[in-house]
Amino acid sequence: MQTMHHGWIRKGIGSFYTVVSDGAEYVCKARGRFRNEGLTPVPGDGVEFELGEDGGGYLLAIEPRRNLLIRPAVANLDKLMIVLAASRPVPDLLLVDKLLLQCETLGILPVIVCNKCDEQDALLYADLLAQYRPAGYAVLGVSAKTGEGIERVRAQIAGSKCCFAGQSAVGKSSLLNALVPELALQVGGLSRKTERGRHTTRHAELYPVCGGAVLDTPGFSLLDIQAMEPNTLAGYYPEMRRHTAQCRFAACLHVSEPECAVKPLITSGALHPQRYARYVELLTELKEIRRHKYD
Ligand SMILES: Nc1nc2c(ncn2[C@@H]2O[C@H](COP(=O)(O)OP(=O)(O)O)[C@@H](O)[C@H]2O)c(=O)[nH]1
Ligand SMILES: [Mg+2]
Ligand SMILES: [Zn+2]
Repeated sequence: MQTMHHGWIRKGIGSFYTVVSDGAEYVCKARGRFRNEGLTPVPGDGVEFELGEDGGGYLLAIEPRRNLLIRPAVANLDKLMIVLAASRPVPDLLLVDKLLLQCETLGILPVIVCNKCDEQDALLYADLLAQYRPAGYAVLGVSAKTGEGIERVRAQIAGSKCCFAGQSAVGKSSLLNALVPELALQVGGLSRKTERGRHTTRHAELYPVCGGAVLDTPGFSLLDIQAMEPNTLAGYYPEMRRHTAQCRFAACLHVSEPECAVKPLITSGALHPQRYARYVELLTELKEIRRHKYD
């Protein structure tokens, strides 16, 4: 009778999976029942495995996934570090809101990271605090260049599986290099699309760091938030959803309906006017998509 071990997949190359268990790594081949169910193991998967007499490992089972991201495929992410630059490029807060929506739908905890704080006074950082603290999101001011605030990023990673996301050139690779120097990611590098053209097999890899793990490829494909029903959108804004039950109409979209409990939040400071304006923008987008669908 073999002993079952428990661990998580750090990377998979071909049919070999590197599994971390009790601080050690084991290279395992897939042989469990899950293969008949059409399940492919991906980095981040929790697994049961056994060790053969030859020292080789065999995956026996994959634990149910809490979430699954695509391109690159990674399972069970705990946190998403959404990176912005205090100087350049100019922040795209609509993209931030979309990433936050993604986190809300997948059960991933977002952390907003304002990088390049060495280049600018705290203007953007203060603005981000005003826009995102009412929702309860963590906002960190850091610099990959000087190392300022890097310890706070490290503390966020401890005990969780993380991915970095955000516009090109905000400093995702620089931050990852500051945290895990052996990654040696290219800075000011080409977009992943171009990279994928050069390396035909691009596998995501989770790097163990300070009791957690970070994904080596910054960013992932946005899932289809366009399929969202317009009247469910506000439910993914923590600062709004706490009040939607008090609206006069159950189907309230919080735009022009009478006796809406959400709109007064703007004047009380519990909902930032620009964050609300972007909500209306997204809502309009979702309604447009519906209209075309049923035309
Ligand atoms: N001043 C300053 N520049 C930075 C910082 N982090 C990254 N950069 C620069 O910003 C550019 C883009 O960085 P990179 O890490 O490639 O961004 P990515 O596209 O998000 O991965 C490079 O020229 C970096 O040297 C920082 O904290 N401060
Ligand atoms: Mg990069
Ligand atoms: Zn309302």
